[in-house]
Amino acid sequence: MKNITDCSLFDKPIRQTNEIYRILSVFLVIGSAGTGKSCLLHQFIETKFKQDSNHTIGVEFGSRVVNVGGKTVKLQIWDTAGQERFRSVTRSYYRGAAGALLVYDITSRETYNALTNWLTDTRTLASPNIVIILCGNKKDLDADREVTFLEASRFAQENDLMFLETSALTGENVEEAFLKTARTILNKIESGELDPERMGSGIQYGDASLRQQRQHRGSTAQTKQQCNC
Ligand SMILES: Nc1nc2c(ncn2[C@@H]2O[C@H](COP(=O)(O)OP(=O)(O)OP(=O)(O)O)[C@@H](O)[C@H]2O)c(=O)[nH]1
Ligand SMILES: [Mg+2]
Repeated sequence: MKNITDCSLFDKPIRQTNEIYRILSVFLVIGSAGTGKSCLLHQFIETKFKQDSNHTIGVEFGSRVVNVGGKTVKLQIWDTAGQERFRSVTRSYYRGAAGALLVYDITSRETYNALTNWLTDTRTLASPNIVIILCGNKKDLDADREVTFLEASRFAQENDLMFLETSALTGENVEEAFLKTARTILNKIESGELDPERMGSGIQYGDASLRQQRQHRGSTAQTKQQCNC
């Protein structure tokens, strides 16, 4: 896993076709202890299962550069401890996140029942525009399942969350979970629903190019609105 000083993306522009994209998006991984948050992050970054994963102490950090709809995006991911005793530390990371993976373990009803509390925390502490994906992890342990796909997908729908079942062990849907969240965030920026310039949006542009494009689009839209033709 990379450390916090790894900000090389912002030293050099990344050129794709004729455009430069350097967007940083901050993600959180939250949920009860033992649900597989650290293993999910490890699978996403290293594309392998993390053997002998220990409880996270406080917060750990990882990052990966991905391509989302032709845009190069750096995901800066905070893997938080699920244990109650770290809750005051982890709560300080909610503000300033653009996306969150809310993880439960499909073989543990207790971790599923705790989701309401995790959501209350997130809705209270994070930006109102945070994009949340619910991840039912340990999909590979279907024989020990305590939470059905159907009830979790209903919960997700009722709470306006995206939803996937994942396996940090096999890698199933792990990349999809992160990319789906990143794609939704970028779509919200494009549609104007999410303002990256707003404090605590969890988005940063590495250079001015995208900001200028957005401002230009914004003023074009304004001009159109003022025009009665
Ligand atoms: N079978 C299976 N086991 C998993 C999976 N993901 C994680 N585990 C196991 O679940 C246990 C907990 O995984 P962690 O990733 O450390 O859990 P965590 O959510 O980070 O826990 P905290 O850091 O305490 O909050 C470990 O024994 C992992 O090997 C999975 O997808 N399938
Ligand atoms: Mg952990």
